Amino acid sequence: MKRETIHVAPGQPPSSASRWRLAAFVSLGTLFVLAATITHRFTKPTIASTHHEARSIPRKPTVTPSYQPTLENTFKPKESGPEGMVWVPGGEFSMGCDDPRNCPCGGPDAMSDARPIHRVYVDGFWMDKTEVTNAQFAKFVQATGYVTVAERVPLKDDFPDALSKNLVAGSTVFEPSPGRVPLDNHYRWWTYVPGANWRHPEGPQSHVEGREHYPVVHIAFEDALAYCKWVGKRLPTEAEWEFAARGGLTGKRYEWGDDFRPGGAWRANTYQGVFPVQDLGQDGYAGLAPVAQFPSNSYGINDMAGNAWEWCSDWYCSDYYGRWAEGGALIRNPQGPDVSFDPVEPGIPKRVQRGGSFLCTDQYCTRYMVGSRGKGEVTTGTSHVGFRCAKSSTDLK
Ligand SMILES: [Ca+2]
Ligand SMILES: [Ca+2]
Repeated sequence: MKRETIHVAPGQPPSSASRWRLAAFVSLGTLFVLAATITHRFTKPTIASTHHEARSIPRKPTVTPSYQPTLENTFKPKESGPEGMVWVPGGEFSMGCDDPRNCPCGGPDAMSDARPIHRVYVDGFWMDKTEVTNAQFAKFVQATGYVTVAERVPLKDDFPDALSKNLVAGSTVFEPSPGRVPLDNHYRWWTYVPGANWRHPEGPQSHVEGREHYPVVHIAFEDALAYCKWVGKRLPTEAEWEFAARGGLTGKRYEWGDDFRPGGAWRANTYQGVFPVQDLGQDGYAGLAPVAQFPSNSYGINDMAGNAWEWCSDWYCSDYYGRWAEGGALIRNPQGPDVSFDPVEPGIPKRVQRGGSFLCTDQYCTRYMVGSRGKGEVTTGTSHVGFRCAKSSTDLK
């Protein structure tokens, strides 16, 4: 497995921060970009198949200039759902995000990769109510002995130019800056910390005792896949994730509506205060929160906005929506592109991440917006990247 240094442009989500930030690794970026490209760009994602429901699907032009009503399936499986999961009916919906820059709390990013807004159909499926927790992930590790990417010592073969003393397992941790800083370089607030991993989220001296019900973080894409396989589930596709997050609503800015704080109430764990200097925690939490501390959406799902970023199964491609929309056909159960491409960092293989995190703020990144898109280099889990699982209904087979 090759690891690469990643550079993030202004406005990109900090989830893209690389696992590697050791100064000794300068000059490795280009080398590993090439290697990673060879490894990943021609590999199709492994995604559990989905199944169409017996339902009349409108056959109409699917490129819509604006949001059209969400049409939910009426089918509900006879089977009872797995513990901790809720049924998402699926159906047809308008996927994507308007340019939010002139909206209250809209932030600085045009979200151009989330347009055009287009019609998508997804089958019904089961979705975890919450992000996977430390307690859940600990059961998996106890049962399997699984070692996450962040816990593995980097191999000399993967970093032939690195000094052996610098080949130390670790992960990338958010650290507040001592004062206001320009927001054009995420290395001002992300630091590679040896010994940081899901058991030690802030580094070797930290631990997760008492944080059993917090989202597990420092999860790389393959870590999420391994957990999903063990528990008999899978990652949601990006379309499934957004359908679930919208909760049957049509074209809302947030999973709960268009007002960031309806009635003055906080609806998600995000960041208040000057970023990245001090998280004031006015929403009740400075940093991660235990799961399900805010109201669920209408499907009974929590934290689809904020708290921890969540991996989806799709490769990330910045123009994926545009290429789909050009086809003109209703898009059924999209699985994502065959290859990853991010013009900001060409050649870096990335998967989709959705929902933003406790670090999202309208000063920098507003990807708590339900139609917005995030992305992450596949070997990089940071102190705000986790996941949740989906599962297809056996009644659909
Ligand atoms: Ca918060
Ligand atoms: Ca989340």
